[in-house]
Amino acid sequence: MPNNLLVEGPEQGVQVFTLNRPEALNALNTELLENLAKALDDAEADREVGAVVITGSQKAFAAGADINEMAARDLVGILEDPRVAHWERIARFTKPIIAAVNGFALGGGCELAMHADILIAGENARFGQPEINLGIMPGAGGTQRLVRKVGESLAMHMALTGEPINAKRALQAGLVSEVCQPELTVEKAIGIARTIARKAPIAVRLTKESVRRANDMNLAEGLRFERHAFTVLAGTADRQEGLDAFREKRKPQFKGQ
Ligand code: CO8
Repeated sequence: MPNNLLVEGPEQGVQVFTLNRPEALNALNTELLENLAKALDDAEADREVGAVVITGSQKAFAAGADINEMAARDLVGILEDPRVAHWERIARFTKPIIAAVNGFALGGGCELAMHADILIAGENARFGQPEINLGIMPGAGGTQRLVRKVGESLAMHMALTGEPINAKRALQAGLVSEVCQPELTVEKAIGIARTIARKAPIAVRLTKESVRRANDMNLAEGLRFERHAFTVLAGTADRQEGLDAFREKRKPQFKGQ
């Protein structure tokens, strides 16, 4: 794996992916995106991995798609863009993703952060969709996921002015779940990921899917999906183990079965 993506772990059920293109503020070129998508495929198949953390540097989570690479693509190039498939693979990942965001999370960087299930931001984080300043618009979920996360008015403001919001605003808007000192974001994210990795894997997977579906479905359909998922869990050994452990006043030993 080329070192534009550093992979650590799994340790205590958690794998950590660090975007590593410091010379370009972690701009997401095709190679980096492909490496991340492949690494997530591997993490998906690895039963030792219960959750993953994606992070960047103190200065930048990711400053967007790679503008130099994008400038080289014409309409047909964009139409046949291999990055679309990489984004889809990231979106399909079934285990929880925790993003630890410091510094710039702009354009594709903000969109990648929004592929995470839980976002932890450093006080220095800046989230923005500045594509409009380049004469383009968001293309990896920036107009769709952002609306669902922060509401239409703020999403419009960000996407139409290109102005970023700071970590405090992102917390108020519900984009991130916690703000902390920049040095602590990765540690916090790993802590949350470890907590999740100790839970019953099938229950974690179905919980993630069910919460995600709240954005795609109306309430009646969503409740139906939740009910089906809840019923499926009744057939798992881990459910029995969880209930037994509670009644026997001991810690459960989940096996992913
Ligand atoms: N792409 C390529 N290189 C970049 C990028 C980028 N997005 N961002 C920064 N860099 C490079 C700079 O060119 C510079 O390189 P060099 O030293 O060789 O000149 C280096 O990183 C450091 O950057 P700066 O000197 O500009 O650092 P500053 O601290 O002065 O400024 C900023 C930091 C404000 C983040 C500034 O770099 C900036 O505005 N960057 C561009 C942000 C941006 O517009 N992002 C959106 C890109 S478009 C996009 O993401 C669309 C996604 C669509 C996905 C669709 C998939 C199918």
